[in-house]
Amino acid sequence: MTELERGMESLIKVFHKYAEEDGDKKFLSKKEFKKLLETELPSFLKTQKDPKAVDKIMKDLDQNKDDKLDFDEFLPLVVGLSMACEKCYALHEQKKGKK
Ligand SMILES: [Ca+2]
Ligand SMILES: [Ca+2]
Repeated sequence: MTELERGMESLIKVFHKYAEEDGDKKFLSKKEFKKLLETELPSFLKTQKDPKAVDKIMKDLDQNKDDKLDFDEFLPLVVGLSMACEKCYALHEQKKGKK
């Protein structure tokens, strides 16, 4: 497998690992989503000062308003964070280059 394929695979695996906790593995409930963020994205969660941040993020992602996230709804979070990370990474590389 290529690096990118492995990346996609682990994304899918992470989603299902947390989604299957209540037996309904196609969807992340709010509780499951919170646990995923706390465990897999602790540094992102730390940047969110608002204690209601998880609720807000979930609301933003939940396109059909059923209070659960399927993989399609979950993906924009990862894409958005990846884009933010890439910008930080590029900035970091730039700074390094100037030295
Ligand atoms: Ca579930
Ligand atoms: Ca939904």
